[in-house]
Amino acid sequence: MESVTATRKETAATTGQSPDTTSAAAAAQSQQEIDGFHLVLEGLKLNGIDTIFGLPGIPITDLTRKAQAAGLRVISFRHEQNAGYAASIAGFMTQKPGICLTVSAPGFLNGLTALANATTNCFPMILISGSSEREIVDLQQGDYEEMDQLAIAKPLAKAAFRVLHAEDIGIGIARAIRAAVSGRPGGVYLDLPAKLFPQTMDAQAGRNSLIKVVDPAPRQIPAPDAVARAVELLKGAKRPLIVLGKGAAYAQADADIRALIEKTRIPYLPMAMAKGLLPDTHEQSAAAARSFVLPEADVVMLIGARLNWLLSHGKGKTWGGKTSKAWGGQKFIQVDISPQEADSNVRIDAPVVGDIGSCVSALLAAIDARGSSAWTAPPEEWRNAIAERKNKNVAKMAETLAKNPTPMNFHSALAVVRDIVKANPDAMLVNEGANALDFTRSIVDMYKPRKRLDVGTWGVMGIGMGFSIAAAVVSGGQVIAIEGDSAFGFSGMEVETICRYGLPVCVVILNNNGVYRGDEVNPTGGRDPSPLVFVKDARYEKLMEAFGGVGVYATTPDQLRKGMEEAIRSRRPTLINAIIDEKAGTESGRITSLNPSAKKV
Ligand code: ADP
Ligand code: TPW
Repeated sequence: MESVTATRKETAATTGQSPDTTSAAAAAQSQQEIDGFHLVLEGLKLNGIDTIFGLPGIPITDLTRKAQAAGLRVISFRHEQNAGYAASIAGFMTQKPGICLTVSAPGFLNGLTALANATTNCFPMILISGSSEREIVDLQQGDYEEMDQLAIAKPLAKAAFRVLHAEDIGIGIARAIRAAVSGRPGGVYLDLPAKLFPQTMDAQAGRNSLIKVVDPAPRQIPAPDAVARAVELLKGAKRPLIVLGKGAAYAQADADIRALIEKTRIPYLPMAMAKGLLPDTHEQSAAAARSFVLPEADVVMLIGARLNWLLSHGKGKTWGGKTSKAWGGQKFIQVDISPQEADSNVRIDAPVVGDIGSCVSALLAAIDARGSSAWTAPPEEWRNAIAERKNKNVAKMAETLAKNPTPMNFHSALAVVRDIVKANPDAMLVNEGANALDFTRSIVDMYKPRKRLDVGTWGVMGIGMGFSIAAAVVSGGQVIAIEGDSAFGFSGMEVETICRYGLPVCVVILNNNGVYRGDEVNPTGGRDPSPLVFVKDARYEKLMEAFGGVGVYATTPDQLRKGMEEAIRSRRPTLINAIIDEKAGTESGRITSLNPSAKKV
């Protein structure tokens, strides 16, 4: 470690002051030496990282300044959780790990929820947190923001690393990147102690120690016999179904996925964040007949979708099982990069392990090899039955959407959003809430891949503004955030961030005065409100106005439409407070069945 010397005063790094001195001697020295700050930044840049989402403070203040000076985009948030969500969804959109940078202990913990959520959702992300002095932390002597962050992050991250020496920064970054994006993507923690940043080493040796990661997410080619097994099963099916999950969206194998579906003519069901992989208006989409196809299908091919709670674990009544836990009789094919995913809930008859791009092209090749005449579409009976069910449900929904009640309900407001998204298919749609989530998912069609970002595997509230900011920063285009009023509250302060960076984000709050709905009362008649309700007629739009954005108070679909159109035309940060009937909505939205004490409404 001789080459690494802590030549600069640590206090300089930890007070957020620049450790750079102005003396000529130091300038000359700095030409031959490189410090930890610059090694971190150069290591990231070398690997194509161009944006950092974070929140400054000891000991990373200077890292944010120097990052900006080095040409990285630094998006500075009001709370680390939102920066973390932003980083994770940037990872989902780009297949590069999204970077979230925080201070030690409390800042780290604030970012940790997002890291855990990234791991759960298979989003590649690196949480980089500054940390306090190891010697003091380990002896629990009460350092400033003392915490054993590495140990705490480990169970929540796909991998966790700490770098103690400047010469190891390149390795640390390379390991973090590989862990985040290879195989099943996930959240990675990188612990950078305060002492690391001012360490210096010979500049040439330092730069040589940095690693440009070669092939960070290597293709994983599926075994030919696994592919053949899957094709055989699919071919023998009478009522086949393909389920596309957000892994399929992440994989960016859009053309091949579409080709597979269109060539086989198998009906498909998109999970929420796979909507738009093929346009939701595609004739093979079975989304509007979900409750019909799941129990009726005989062979189901999952592509980048897990049989977790969102798919009722692949069994029970949803799948035609006789009891709540019984197998419905389906055979499953599972295309996934994780070999351990198969059999996690029900038997997988044909696991196809590999990256989705390679797997889907192998499946296509295997089908083609049989000759196009050998592949016949699924029986007409099956396709007709689905079409019939779809048409019925679509007609029923159209009737509901055509109503224009006063006050607005979810449907009349979302009919507007549906039209606006149809007219602006490139806009990114962010969505959270309970009813606000479920109704948006089923009413608002998506037309392009990876345009819909939502609460994901955990159904986590609070992703709204972080996802919106990242979506705007990464895509450079319009973002529409459809938010429940409770959901919005988790990240609402970030409207300042949206205004500060002048992002084209149009937030629509479907405001029904509370969690799920707004008409609950305290059963005792006491003066405290029900835990489920908020201040009535809250003027959320003024929050946006407070920071120079546009606020709109909308009580009619017309006002909502005008507000959204103007937001998109002007690209100005806009918040539309869309007033919804406080009696609209059910407890827990569509997952009432998971709530043991749900009130029947
Ligand atoms: P959804 O919530 O949409 O059903 P999940 O998050 O449950 O989707 O499932 C995503 C699955 O996709 C995970 O099992 C993950 O291992 C898999 N996955 C992610 N990226 C890839 C990829 N590039 N290739 C193959 N599988 C992938
Ligand atoms: C981090 C529990 C699920 S949905 C929800 C909460 C609090 C809010 C529903 O009300 P909202 O939507 O947003 O007004 P709507 O349309 O139904 O009126 N904390 C976290 N995550 C979750 N999921 C919760 C709490 C929850």
